Amino acid sequence: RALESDLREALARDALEMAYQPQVNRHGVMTGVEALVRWRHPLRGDVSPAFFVPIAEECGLIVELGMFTLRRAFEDSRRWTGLKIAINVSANQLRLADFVLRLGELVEEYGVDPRQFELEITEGILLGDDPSTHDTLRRLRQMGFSLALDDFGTGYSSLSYLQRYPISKIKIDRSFIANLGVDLESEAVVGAIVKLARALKLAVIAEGVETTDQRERLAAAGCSEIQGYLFSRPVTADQIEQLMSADSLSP
Ligand code: G
Ligand code: G
Ligand code: MN
Ligand code: NA
Repeated sequence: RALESDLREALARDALEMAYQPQVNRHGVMTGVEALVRWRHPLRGDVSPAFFVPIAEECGLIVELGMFTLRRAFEDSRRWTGLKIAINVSANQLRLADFVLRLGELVEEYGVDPRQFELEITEGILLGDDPSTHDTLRRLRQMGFSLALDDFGTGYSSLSYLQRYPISKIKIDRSFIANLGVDLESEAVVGAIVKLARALKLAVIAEGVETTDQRERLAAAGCSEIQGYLFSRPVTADQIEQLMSADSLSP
């Protein structure tokens, strides 16, 4: 596949980029960022990771891609003290036998504190209740990383996973946020997720927040941490540094 060899070459040349999207609290203060990989293809233009991450998983390039993302995020994090950085980790990346080992090596190499990082995993990883997944997640927690469950509500969500795995945050999937104010069901789902999070002492964040109406409905439901175009699109590391000097971000 042409795209596969292009991706291989881009990784070999370090030719991907990272973008970072602010996460803000109830006061509009940026408390964290999500690291999102970007690939500008010379002919095709921007290719979405939603498209090339699955390709990388299929052909084994996910190892290099995952290392690229971690390296860049670790490197950029050194200029952002106090800011939490969320990094997406795909299922096949987490399942690699030496994932924890390689991650530990990178922590040493970059001299970062794992407590500054949150690894975003998806529900699919928890499916099957695999003992080695349990072990991996426990070791990551022991190293100091925190774990967030991405796209929450869209998967298979056996709720018992939330109790059995060392997850500290859930991210409400943006499909529910998009329908806030449109249908009553989404409002109910969001309300239920927030209550669930609270009962299990988990932090909760809403993603894909685009309007002040959505933000207000979320706040009313008890979710005040948000991420979305309302505050900022994913931007460059330099732009994050500029945003850090602002007291708060405005919609
Ligand atoms: O922001 P965006 O449209 O680029 O992201 C699309 C999808 O790609 C999302 O599901 C996101 O979680 C995933 N993604 C973005 N960056 C990374 C990354 O660095 N690693 C992995 N594994 N997935 C990523
Ligand atoms: O699956 P994950 O949550 O990692 O995906 C993040 C994706 O969501 C990225 O593709 C990012 O560009 C996108 N995104 C971030 N904020 C918004 C938003 O407000 N609206 C929409 N439609 N997408 C968003
Ligand atoms: Mn994510
Ligand atoms: Na998501």
